[in-house]
Amino acid sequence: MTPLDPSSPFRRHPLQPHQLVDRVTRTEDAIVLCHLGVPRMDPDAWTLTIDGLVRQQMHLTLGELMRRPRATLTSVHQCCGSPLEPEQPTRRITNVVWGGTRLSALIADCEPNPTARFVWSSGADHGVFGGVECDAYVKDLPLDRIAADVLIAYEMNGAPLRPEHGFPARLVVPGYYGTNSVKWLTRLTLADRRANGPFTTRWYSDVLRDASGRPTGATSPVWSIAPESVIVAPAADQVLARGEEVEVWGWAWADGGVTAAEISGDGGTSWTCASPEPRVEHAWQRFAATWRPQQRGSHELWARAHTTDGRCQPDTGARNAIHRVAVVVT
Ligand SMILES: Nc1nc2c(c(=O)[nH]1)N[C@H]1C(S)=C(S)[C@@H](COP(=O)(O)O)O[C@H]1N2
Ligand SMILES: [Mo]
Repeated sequence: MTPLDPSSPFRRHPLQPHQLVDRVTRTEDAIVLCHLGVPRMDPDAWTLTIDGLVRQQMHLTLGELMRRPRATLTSVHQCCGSPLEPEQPTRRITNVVWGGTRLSALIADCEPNPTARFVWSSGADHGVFGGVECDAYVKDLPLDRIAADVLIAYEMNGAPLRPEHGFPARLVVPGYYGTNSVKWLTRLTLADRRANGPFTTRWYSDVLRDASGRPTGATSPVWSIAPESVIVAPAADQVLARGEEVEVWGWAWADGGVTAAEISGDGGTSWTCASPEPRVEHAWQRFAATWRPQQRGSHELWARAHTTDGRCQPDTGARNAIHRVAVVVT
């Protein structure tokens, strides 16, 4: 088994919303989430196996992977939060440039069987999470999703992946929560059903609720990123002058992009349009609007993003709940 260092959960705390000033997050500021530890992989011994419902199995060395057609893309990379507290907003968010090769072309070369519907992906990490012994971190995604720019990435922000980000190669599923982008990738298996390990069935499976908040009994995999936004400026507790215009700006994102954003200076009573820029690749989108505070005292700035199909952020109770920033007007 691959040695891990550390061999226990490892993470880097995210930047606070007011620190997300850069369009592309620097690697040293990017989020890091490792459930079981950080495998130390030997790049010369590493191979990627593609098997399951395919006519041609494939075993690639790192050299062979890197000789395949290269693709780069900028993508929002968001942790959905702890699988033990799935409705808690954490705003662990990063926007980075990935370099690698497209999974769709690799899978096409393996000649998938028409019955294949899912791709299972396994990482080399192993250990205990939430009291459960796991011999690998295994996730899955629908096979028809791989056309949407899914990469096997070996670079982040123009440099080889760091050990904690999945060196030597990882999956990147743009538009899906980070948990699906399996690091230290060693195997992809095509299957006609979902994977049944703890990271697909027990955790990362949202409880669906009816309008009154009661569980319906159904669950939904934590795949697609729900619309979300953060206010970068003003920062929390910033002091603003009454009657003076201030730019309220931030980032908005969703699987498929956002089509509208709004800000509120009165805790959600009235909203002002804060048009987001058009989306480039799978990156987050900047939004901005001016706000002129009229009254002295404490105010709460809110922002919310909308998608083309009419979805918006809830006020509370979900990982993508509205971000609020308290400011003081003097
Ligand atoms: N093999 C493996 N892949 C993994 C994880 C992990 O623990 N093991 N963590 C996932 C989670 S929860 C997230 S949010 C992202 C984080 O990627 P990063 O650490 O490169 O930011 O990796 C995902 N891929
Ligand atoms: Mo995560």
